[in-house]
Amino acid sequence: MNNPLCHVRYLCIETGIQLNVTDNNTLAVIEINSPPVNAISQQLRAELLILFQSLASQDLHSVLLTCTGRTFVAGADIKEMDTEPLEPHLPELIATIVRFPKPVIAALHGTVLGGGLELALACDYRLAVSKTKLGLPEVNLGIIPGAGGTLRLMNLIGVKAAIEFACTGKPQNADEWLNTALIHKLVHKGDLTEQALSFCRQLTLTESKQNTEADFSIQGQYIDWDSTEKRVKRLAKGVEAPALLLNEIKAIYSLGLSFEHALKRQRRLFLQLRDSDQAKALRYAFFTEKKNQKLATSTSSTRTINTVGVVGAGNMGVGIARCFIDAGMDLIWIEQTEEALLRGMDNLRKGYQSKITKGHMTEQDLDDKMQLVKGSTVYDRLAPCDLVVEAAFEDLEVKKIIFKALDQHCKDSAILATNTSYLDINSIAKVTSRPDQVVGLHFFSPAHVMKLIEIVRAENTADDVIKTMLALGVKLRKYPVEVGVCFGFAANRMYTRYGREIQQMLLEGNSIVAIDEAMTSFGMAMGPLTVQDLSGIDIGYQARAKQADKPYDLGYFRPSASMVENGRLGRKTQAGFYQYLASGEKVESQEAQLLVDNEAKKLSIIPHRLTAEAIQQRAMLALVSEGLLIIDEGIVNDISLLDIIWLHGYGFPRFKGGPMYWGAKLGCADIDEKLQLLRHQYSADIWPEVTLSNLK
Ligand code: T1G
Repeated sequence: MNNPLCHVRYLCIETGIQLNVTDNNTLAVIEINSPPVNAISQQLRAELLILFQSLASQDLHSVLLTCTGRTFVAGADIKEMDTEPLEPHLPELIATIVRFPKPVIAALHGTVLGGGLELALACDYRLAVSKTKLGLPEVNLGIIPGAGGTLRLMNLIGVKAAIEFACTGKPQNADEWLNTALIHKLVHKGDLTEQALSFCRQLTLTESKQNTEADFSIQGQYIDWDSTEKRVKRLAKGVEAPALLLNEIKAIYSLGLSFEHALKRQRRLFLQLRDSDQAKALRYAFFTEKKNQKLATSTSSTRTINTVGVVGAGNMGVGIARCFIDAGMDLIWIEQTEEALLRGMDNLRKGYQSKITKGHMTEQDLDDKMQLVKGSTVYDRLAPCDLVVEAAFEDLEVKKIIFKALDQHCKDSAILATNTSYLDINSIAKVTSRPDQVVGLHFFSPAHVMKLIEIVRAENTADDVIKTMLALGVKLRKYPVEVGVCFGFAANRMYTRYGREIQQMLLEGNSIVAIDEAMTSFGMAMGPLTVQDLSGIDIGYQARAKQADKPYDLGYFRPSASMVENGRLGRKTQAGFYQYLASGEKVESQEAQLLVDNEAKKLSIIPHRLTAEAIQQRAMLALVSEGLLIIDEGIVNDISLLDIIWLHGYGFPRFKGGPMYWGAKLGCADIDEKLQLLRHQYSADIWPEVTLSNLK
């Protein structure tokens, strides 16, 4: 604080809490400075509690609560959630603030989340810097607000709005809540603390204290509970907390419970969920993602990428171009013909138009974005590019021709990247005079939506190229994962192994529908056979055909092969593992099932029907086994990256953490026993020996 009238009364070095007093000792300012995000740890709670307790007996006009750094309190300290709850608990601190005899004012900025918002809601008034984000994201961690945040919001802004905050977990802009009981003043410019102090000084003692608990009143609002429940469940993607919280809210509403009673119930549910498997897995996912982002940006030896070239304006090319444009980078877009280029531009524009229609973008934004793009049919135009991404179709010879041209036309310092899912990047690099500048950038389709990007290190790729690409991945708002060269790299290699096990279980007499249902009830976004229909069964079929030296793969993919051989390529032919009606609706197909059964007969496979749980387990064991093999071979150097791959590349249920987390939870001994059994039942080619101790 720079106010000359202030005297520092108290400073705690460990928590960074500082108490200042001003205005002839009548205005106390408590400032929290606990980087990076002022998370409210046990120590912070204890310090704040003591401060409020000791200030209660002083002759004050008001107290201002504020934070330094990038944000107000962004929530409870998530790191503490794997231990027993530590005293003092947040509700105790909050009750002390609510009972505090003089008004308490919160000055908000940054991201006011979870326990941070609960703390702010305990105060009598809230000022916020314009565009401050307010949220109760607890449900994203598989828990619910544990210190009465939902109840206070119900009281302040109504049940409907409180449901939106607490059951969806989506943060909202403080500006939208100005002149409601949630936000009393917005600060558009100038110093927040200074303006908050003036606000405090203007408070008259008669109107100053609020009491949301005694005035707890939530009746009289119409809520369509059925449709609300459907929406909340849909957004929850299998996480249980949002629907459980909605049930609580409904009970409080319909039974007319007191604040005290309702808080007790919510606290009980919070503590129960805090220890649930879902919450543990979601915390693992949170910290694994943070670790990924930190590692990718932790190095300074990266090059500057300002101008990017993209070669190819097909589906993948459009998605990739959009990633760079959205990151505000200049783009030079190359296609073979004007016609193909215009088609690509048109598709790019259409993609943005649909955002405009939904109100997420303006025509001006579109113009600004299109200004970044320069199209051409000549490679010369790539000369200024710091990075060129080739996004032609999956054909090694085509890619080699393009790379020869890139080598000729791009500046020496340019990084040359190929977007490939399977092809050997070493052999692509070799056609250039600079194999150390060649790297793989494996985007997932649709490239502008999917958050995963594999950064493929070829034999000679230079370290600074990899580091630059990892940092670029984060700039593109993705999770970049460094992988080595092998067929399918890490992601598609694991996916192929998963698919192979699914095919084997099909051949063993588990029906198409049973398998898909087992995997969706496990939490996968889509059943594996529905996914194949959607992406085209012929894609994998052709990729496998190029791998004819790996016969173990081919034999087991007979169900998919027979679909392709019978013209059932998936949704695009209205028939695949399912049938598709003119309306687009997916229905079961006896014909497809018959084709699968015939293949099983031809291969004389003994039927082995499994329960849904056993199907899920076999599929997961296949992923764990292949993942461990990838680690053993050094293709990926950190096992948690394999979970990032599945969370962001294949719609793996976040509340299960990822396949390797799933394996670690089951435990090495259990996994070992199960893999040995499978090795014995099938073969060591399919279920090879792996280093189980890497599961952690
Ligand atoms: N606890 C502990 N560490 C946290 C944290 C938290 N709540 N939030 C962030 N971090 C760490 C993060 O791991 C990273 O560490 C660093 O801060 C910077 O984060 C009682 C029970 C706040 C929007 O869910 O959404 O309150 O990698 O890289 O992009 O009812 O972090 O540097 O070592 O993400 O600017 C509710 C979660 C908790 C907020 C900042 N709160 N955090 O984003 O930086 S539950 C949340 C975020 C709760 C109450 C309940 C974001 C952010 P490191 P960052 P950022």
